[in-house]
Amino acid sequence: MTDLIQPHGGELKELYLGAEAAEAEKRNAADYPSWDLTQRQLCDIELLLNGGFSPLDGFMAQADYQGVVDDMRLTSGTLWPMPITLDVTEEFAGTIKQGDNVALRDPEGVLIAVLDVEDIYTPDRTHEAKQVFGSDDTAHPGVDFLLNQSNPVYVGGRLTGVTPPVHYDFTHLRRTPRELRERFAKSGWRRVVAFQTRNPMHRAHVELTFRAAKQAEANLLIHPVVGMTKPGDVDHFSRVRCYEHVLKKYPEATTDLSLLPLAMRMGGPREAVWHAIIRKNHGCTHFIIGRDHAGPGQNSQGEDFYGPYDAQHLVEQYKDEVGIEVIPFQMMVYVKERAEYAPVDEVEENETTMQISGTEFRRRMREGLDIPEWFGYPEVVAELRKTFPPKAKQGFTVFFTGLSGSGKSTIANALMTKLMELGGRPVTLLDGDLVRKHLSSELGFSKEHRDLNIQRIGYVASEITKNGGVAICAPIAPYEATRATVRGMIEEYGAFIEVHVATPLEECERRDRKGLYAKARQGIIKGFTGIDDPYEEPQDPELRIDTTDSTPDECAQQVILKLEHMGYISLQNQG
Ligand code: PPS
Repeated sequence: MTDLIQPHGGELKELYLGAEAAEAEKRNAADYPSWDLTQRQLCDIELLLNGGFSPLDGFMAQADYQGVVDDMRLTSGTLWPMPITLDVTEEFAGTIKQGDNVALRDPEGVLIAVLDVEDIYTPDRTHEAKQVFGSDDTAHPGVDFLLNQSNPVYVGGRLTGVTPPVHYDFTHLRRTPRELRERFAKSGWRRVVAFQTRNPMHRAHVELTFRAAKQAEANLLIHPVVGMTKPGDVDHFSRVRCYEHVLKKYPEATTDLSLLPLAMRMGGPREAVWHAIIRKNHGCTHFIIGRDHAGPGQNSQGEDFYGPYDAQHLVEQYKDEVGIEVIPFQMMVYVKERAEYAPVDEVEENETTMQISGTEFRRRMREGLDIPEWFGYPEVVAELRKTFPPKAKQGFTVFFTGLSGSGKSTIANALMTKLMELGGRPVTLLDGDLVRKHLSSELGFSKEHRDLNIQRIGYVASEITKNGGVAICAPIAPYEATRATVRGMIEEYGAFIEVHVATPLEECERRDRKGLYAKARQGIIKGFTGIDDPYEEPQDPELRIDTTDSTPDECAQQVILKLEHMGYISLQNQG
């Protein structure tokens, strides 16, 4: 373990063992109790081990935790605003005691570090939420994680690092605090401004960072978070491809890009202080803090959790202790008359400002509408269009539900053929009978088995939808709750169009193509849907079709028109 003193960044606490000692520790660890790190813990441990969280040397023991929660200070008196804790289940906590070594492993079982257990304690997580986030409202993603997703017992103690967490993506852009410090020193960068981001960068961001660097007479480090950000954010793969385009917009050799495997908490002011410390550890001398830094959005009453400049004020208050200069920044707006960006407080009264909000940007992407060049670089917009194609190119699932013999399969087949004629997307039919043959051959017709069957269909359909295809499903799917679950799985990636094939039971029974209704009436088949097993009618499907007086072609056409109306297909070029 080394304590590295450098002109930039102060003391760096790296916790890794040398290669030989690490091999020996791997052998010893075979006998230690083992904990599989969660995604959040993997992010935290990476920055604990590489010095990104200096001066911490492990997960917080109770005294440090309490000091941080209540006063933003470690027991040593050092400023630290965010609890960094190892949360475990009660079952696991029951298997370990103070003084034990615990092997901390990644999901593949690779030994990342060994924890020397100092104490095991049950925190008051509601108190933690109120102190750290100023609220126990679970509309706050940090609070939600703490109260609904973290484990109830914390284990504190020093860490000994064995293997850095493995990454297979963008390895050329992942730099540790030591690597960045060395890079800055080698390039003669004595003053470095860090820019934190969890969003794609557009012209306004480039203008802002450019001005900040100029103002501080410093070089620039674009330091985006690629660990965990706010749920619903653009995935980091797409963002990093965008940052690589943006990097080319800065004058050569002035700006660097490095990825930070941080798990954000969206903790506003406290998070901003934490971010500043982390950037100091990465060798930066200045840190940009804009409006609503690490903001979690609004609470369940529709009010902002934090004031727009709370974060700037708190970091400013502690800047000497952190050892980094804050560069506060107002929101940048495009000034039409000047054809350039300016901070909002520098705009004259007679000037026209232009802006596109995040919500409006997403709407335009979804609808395939134009994004003006004053707002975004065409390369960045093109990159984002690949990730967020317009509706006409997104995947979707058409989910037919209805009684046996209602006509689901027939319409589904007709629809498949029509969509294949239109072209543009691969189409997969997950018909009830086919699924039961290939995916669910061991299942019967109990409620549990039917639910399992539908969930399997939902899973396959969600994968197809995610990859831009069309899934047509045609099971009975008699239970509302299960259909709702499947809808949720699919809507994560694309549209879910529920079509209730509402042919009345009498008509289905009259047709009785497979002779099953007759058998059900005679009691030969038990638990037959509509006869002696329930069918819960969809309350609010996208479409309801009664096949009694319509041909399959007409029914499929109704679905096609619905899809066109919703914007998922275009019939314009059809003859
Ligand atoms: S479910 O409830 O969604 O899992 O049903 P599904 O997978 O669509 O399978 C329905 C087909 O299985 C035949 N079958 C039965 N249906 C309902 N209830 C019972 N007990 C039953 N036993 C066999 C029936 O032929 C269904 O096919 P379709 O195409 O719907 O007529």
